[in-house]
Amino acid sequence: MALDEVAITRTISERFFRKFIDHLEVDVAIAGGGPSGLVAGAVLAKGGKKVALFERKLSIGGGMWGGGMMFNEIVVQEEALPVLDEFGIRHTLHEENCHACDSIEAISALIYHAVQAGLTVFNCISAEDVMMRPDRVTGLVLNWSPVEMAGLHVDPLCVRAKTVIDATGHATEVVNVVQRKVPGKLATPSGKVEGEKAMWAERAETLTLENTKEVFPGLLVAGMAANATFGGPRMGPIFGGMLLSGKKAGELLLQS
Ligand code: 48F
Repeated sequence: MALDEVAITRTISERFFRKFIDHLEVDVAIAGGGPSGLVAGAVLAKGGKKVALFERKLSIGGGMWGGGMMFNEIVVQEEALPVLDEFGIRHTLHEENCHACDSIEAISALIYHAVQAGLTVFNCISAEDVMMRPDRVTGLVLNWSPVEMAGLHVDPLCVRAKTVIDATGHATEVVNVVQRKVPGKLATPSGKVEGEKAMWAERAETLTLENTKEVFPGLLVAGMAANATFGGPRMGPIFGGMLLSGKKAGELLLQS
């Protein structure tokens, strides 16, 4: 059977641009492909929403691959075990309330099931700004990550979304852009990003869930970005809060 290099090129190009054009207007656009963004995307896709996730890096998965300090195991507490089971991730009770998973299995299962559920992932794309109208976030402004990394002066393109989720982790990049560039205040006590606090795993895990909510019209925060926005502490390599936060973000949007 003959293989034509140009046919291969045409297949990739046509399929990619069809996918991109098909996602220029979505129900939900998610910035960041860590555990919280992936679970949110999976819940929304399963609920029948059109949802696109944009991840800066080549690989999806954020901070989950490396476990703690590159020891590739993660810990998940009791409350989040149903999420592990939903995604088919195996877990073992190691110490009291410390259920352990192989981080590679965990993140690959999240990615696989989210994409199979209908989440469309675009990697190597960074959210550099938001669209506004003028008191609401109405989409993401995107550019290729290599453009950003090389510091090239190339204008971005845009995707319209009914809601945006900031799941960019510790950096909280979308909320920071909104604080800097969109008129109005965030729904935080100070009206600004409160900033992440130092390590306190138990409190952080509870607060991550509480902090998963709308922070500006049209913009929700999930995962570590929720804690950084509302001033919660960090929690290190325990991931139940990230999984439950993604689930809550997805369910909140399905209800609305
Ligand atoms: O950091 P990350 O895994 O976020 P998360 O879902 O989970 C946090 C945990 O990994 C861990 C923790 C809790 O146990 O403290 O840190 O909250 O994933 C965030 C992803 O967002 C990408 C980034 O490359 C990472 O993969 N990202 C960050 N900024 C942007 C972005 C951006 N502007 N556009 C696109 N992707």
